[in-house]
Amino acid sequence: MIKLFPKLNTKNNEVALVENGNRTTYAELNKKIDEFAKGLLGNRSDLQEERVAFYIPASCDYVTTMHGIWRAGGIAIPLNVASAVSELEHYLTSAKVTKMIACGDYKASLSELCLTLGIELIDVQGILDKNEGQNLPTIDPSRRAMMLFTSGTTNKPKGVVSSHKIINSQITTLADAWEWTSEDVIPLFLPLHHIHGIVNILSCGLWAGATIDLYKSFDISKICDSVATGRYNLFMAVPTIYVKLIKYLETLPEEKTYEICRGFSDMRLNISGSAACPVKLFNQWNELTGQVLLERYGMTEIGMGISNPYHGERRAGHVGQALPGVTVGLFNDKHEHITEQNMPGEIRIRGANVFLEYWDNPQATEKSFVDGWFCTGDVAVIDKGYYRIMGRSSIDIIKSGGYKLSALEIEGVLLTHEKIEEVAVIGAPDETWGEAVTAFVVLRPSASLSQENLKTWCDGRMSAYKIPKKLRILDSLPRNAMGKVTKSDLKKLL
Ligand code: MCA
Ligand code: AMP
Repeated sequence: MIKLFPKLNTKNNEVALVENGNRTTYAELNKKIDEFAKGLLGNRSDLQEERVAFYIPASCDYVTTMHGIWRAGGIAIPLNVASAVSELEHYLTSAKVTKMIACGDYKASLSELCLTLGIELIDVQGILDKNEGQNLPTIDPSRRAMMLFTSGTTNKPKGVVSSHKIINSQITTLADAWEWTSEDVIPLFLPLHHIHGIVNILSCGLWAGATIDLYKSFDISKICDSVATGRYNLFMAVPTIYVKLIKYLETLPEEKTYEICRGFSDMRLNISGSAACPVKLFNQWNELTGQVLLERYGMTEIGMGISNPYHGERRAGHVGQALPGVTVGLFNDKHEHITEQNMPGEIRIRGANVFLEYWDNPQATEKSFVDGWFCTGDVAVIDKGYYRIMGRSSIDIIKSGGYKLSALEIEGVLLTHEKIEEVAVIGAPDETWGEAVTAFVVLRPSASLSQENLKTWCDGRMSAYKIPKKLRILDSLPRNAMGKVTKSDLKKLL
């Protein structure tokens, strides 16, 4: 794997990571990763794709762990540090995780679960201390490297498995398309259990030899203060973050707003993705900062597939064209390739960027490919040479603040509420979140339920961002002749 990240070497004294003002050079990071990998191996020569999960926020420890697992031959499973314990149990058992790495309070919060599941719970320092100085294995690039959990149209999230080669392809495509260099400095505040944070920012940055400022969460004032100093030349975020930035800037004194806007305006590139960027937002950002947002389209299973150009026209409301090395096609219900302009079809993808498999789920893997094309479930048209996303083919997938959520998974949890007889969850259009999780509920006889009670009940049972933001109580749910709930009718009630 070292060869796949050429800038991670013992002679590179440029700064790779900055965490709370502490700088780590590429050489220091490289050494730490080697030590970690050796400690993780213990007396073994290769982890042989053992699944090693980690529950660590953005930090030097996170990067050491991810790369250390790769160098030791394991499959890295970064977990969402905002997950509810019940959600973690599904990830750990379905991936058959053997080791969990966490630090501090995060470690303490996992001890009971790991004990119950028979998973060894270790912290980063504990592994570094074990370094016995043996050789690291040579890893064939076709071996499995990473598993990310993603929601789909089934109740429980599935593990998306990518090899070293696939990740390498996802990185190099973007490093070239967006012209990453070792001069780049970027803030990273997105969660590190998704492609956007892991590949587009962290891995591309490390690949290019850039400097990455790590934030444990989206700390808007801290990030904006740094932007105002002119420190960053690149910025990547989901549309919700641009909405939040605009709202935040409105609260500041004029001079401060000016400094921050100038910081953005001086950057070489601002990117939006993970959810649709409304034209209004695109224009607002342009008016405020002079930046023409580059919108791109991706998915856990494919990395990035379609992008507006770095040089050339970046068109509002459009995601651009296929990235080099990625083949994109639109298909109708009969699996026929659509080539006409403005004819909607499902986006299907081929290329070295496409994932290997859903972990331990050959049926789901097989179902998601047709004739070698990965079927994304997203519908688009080609409009004057650029792809424009029309929406998703499934109403059961919700995109909130860049997170992909399964309505069925949320319904499954809500149905365990003693007062709820029936429930249907959909995404309601929302200016900040893109879509806001909305629950339509039929209560048991003489029961009552408020939004606030429901939120309290959901705490700890699901990640906070999945908790319904809106609750509507109905006497009955609309159904079709077959008795199936018609969610399209619920949309009309919004
Ligand atoms: C936080 N909350 C949310 C969300 N995030 N509710 C709905 N949707 C969300 N995404 C809730 C909190 O639970 C809290 O509720 C309230 O909103 C405020 O939380 P706070 O922590 O202040 O919010 P924040 O820190 O400003 O977080 C918003 C965020 C975050 C920064 C936009 O959601 C985020 O980092 N999203 C990005 C996700 C991402 O990276 N997606 C990429 C995956 P309460 O007040 O009630 O407690 S997609 C991908 O990787 C593909 C490949 C791609 O194309 O990129
Ligand atoms: P995830 O599974 O979390 O990787 O989310 C991938 C999904 O995010 C895609 O299938 C799309 O539905 C959505 N998505 C990503 N980028 C965009 C975009 N620029 N516009 C609209 N939807 C997007």
